[in-house]
Amino acid sequence: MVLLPTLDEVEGIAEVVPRIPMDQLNDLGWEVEALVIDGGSDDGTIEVAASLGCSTIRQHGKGKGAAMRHGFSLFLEGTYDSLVMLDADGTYHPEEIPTFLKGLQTADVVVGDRLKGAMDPDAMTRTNYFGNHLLTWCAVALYGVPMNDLCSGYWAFSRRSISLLKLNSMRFEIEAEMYTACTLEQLEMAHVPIRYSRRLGEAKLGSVKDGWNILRKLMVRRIFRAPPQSSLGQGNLNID
Ligand SMILES: Nc1nc2c(ncn2[C@@H]2O[C@H](COP(=O)(O)OP(=O)(O)OP(=O)(O)O)[C@@H](O)[C@H]2O)c(=O)[nH]1
Ligand SMILES: [Mg+2]
Repeated sequence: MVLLPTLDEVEGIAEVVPRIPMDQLNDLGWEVEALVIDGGSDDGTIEVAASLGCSTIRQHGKGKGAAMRHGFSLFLEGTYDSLVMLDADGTYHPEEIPTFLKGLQTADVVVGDRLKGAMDPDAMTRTNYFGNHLLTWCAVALYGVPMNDLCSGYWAFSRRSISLLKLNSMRFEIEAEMYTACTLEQLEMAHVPIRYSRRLGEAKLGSVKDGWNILRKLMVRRIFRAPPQSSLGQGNLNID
């Protein structure tokens, strides 16, 4: 399953979905469903996604974190073997999905690494570039498990690894919590260099506020290794 979170991403979704290499993936033996998990777009994102053959669903709650957890729980209800997630804003390249799936043959989780990959010169603001390096450094210092690009939005998981992740993030701290949850479960993480391009449409991430939330999540999860057991519903994902 390819999971695409969207919030007013009509331009991005129209660009990204047709570039998912369906034929190549089918030839490799993968049956693929693209699931758009939407946070309440009113710019026609859902209609465009549906017209391009995606399944679409309105997320529970608000924020990218809540959307990903909802998407993960829907994945666990189904029967697909693997999940690939990527932002729907045109920054990540769906043509690279086969590389992620290949990585899953030897690892539980594959993380796309923009910092070692080919980043277009105008793709990331200086603040985000610096912030991401700093947060990645903090993550490795706190958890001791290699990570190159903590805030990457391009990941692949085996079914088993998704079923083990204990998550409760609401917003853009979700990727940091995915990392901490992988370290807790001692999942094997592989890193693949990826391309990163300038986004289409408007950014939803506020660098400073969200950067702080990410740092706070890293510190909280260092002390409380998982969200409270009582709040973890089906699939450990805090979904009703
Ligand atoms: N379902 C859902 N998706 C969201 C929400 N907020 C953001 N997204 C999507 O999550 C992805 C990442 O959001 P962005 O705004 O691109 O954040 P970012 O990639 O961290 O930041 P930029 O580098 O500025 O693009 C995009 O595909 C958004 O449309 C939300 O509340 N709900
Ligand atoms: Mg983005």
